[in-house]
Amino acid sequence: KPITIIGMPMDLGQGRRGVDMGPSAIRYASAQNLLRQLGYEVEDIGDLSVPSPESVNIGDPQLKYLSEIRQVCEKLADTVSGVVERDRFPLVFGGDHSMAIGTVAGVAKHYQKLGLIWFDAHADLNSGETSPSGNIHGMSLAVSLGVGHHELVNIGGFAPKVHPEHVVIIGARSLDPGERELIQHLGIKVFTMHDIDRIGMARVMDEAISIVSRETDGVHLSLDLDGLDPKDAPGVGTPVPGGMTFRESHLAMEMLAEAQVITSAEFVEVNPIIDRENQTAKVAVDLMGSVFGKKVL
Ligand code: DIR
Ligand code: MN
Ligand code: MN
Ligand code: MN
Repeated sequence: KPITIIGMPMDLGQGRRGVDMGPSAIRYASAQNLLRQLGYEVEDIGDLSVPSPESVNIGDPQLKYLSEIRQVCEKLADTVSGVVERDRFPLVFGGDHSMAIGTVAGVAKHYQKLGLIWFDAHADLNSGETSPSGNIHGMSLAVSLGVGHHELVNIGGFAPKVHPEHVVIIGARSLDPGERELIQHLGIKVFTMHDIDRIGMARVMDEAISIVSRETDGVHLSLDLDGLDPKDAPGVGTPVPGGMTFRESHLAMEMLAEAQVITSAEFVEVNPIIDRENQTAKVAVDLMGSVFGKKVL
């Protein structure tokens, strides 16, 4: 399918400035060129407009910037939905992970049985009640599952966006108590770093792909760059040691390409301000290449 790139300069869902420059950093790392070289028709519709945190009120400390995040996620959902309607593949560059509330809402409008791959060091399964930080980027998966503040849960006018049996989390190594409870309660399949160490990425991906493609009509890839080890992806706001290597991440992307299941994707949490010479954006683009079918031979 032809690809439409959307930039989401979202910086309201977490505490460290600079992640709003993620879309520029990813473009600077030649995303569009790479995709064209792979034979895709690519259009870039530019960035959506997101207010800077300095220009608005933080609001409820347990749900920071709730009303602004709701507004821009509504807009992102409409934009993503429009791209799917035009029979194109939505590829969103972020931006902090709260934006996934909008991306997932936009695709879920068209895929009633959406599969979801959440590639992340974290589970993003908090709510205003359980969050240790009040940062909405730690709540976006919960919201997509219908858990959390009603203004977020009902973005796009329907809820939930995905069902727990169609969701997999890959790379988890930092979970809060409330998140563990929700994982148990909903029965979400989590492949932790322990699992990846133990059975290897190849088996993890075989199982993950079979879960997200069982009885689903589309699969969204939400890739938080902090899922990778900080040695490979240092430009993220909440680095956690002991993550997936560059090679393991590539294998995961290559297996997704082989399985031909992904129908939309987003690459999030790239923060060039705390990066080293744009390394994290380059890794994001490299992984994108693999998802879109780049092979050595
Ligand atoms: C933590 C950190 N669980 C929170 N979450 C992050 O604030 O909810 N998600 N960094 O990507
Ligand atoms: Mn995340
Ligand atoms: Mn994360
Ligand atoms: Mn179902």
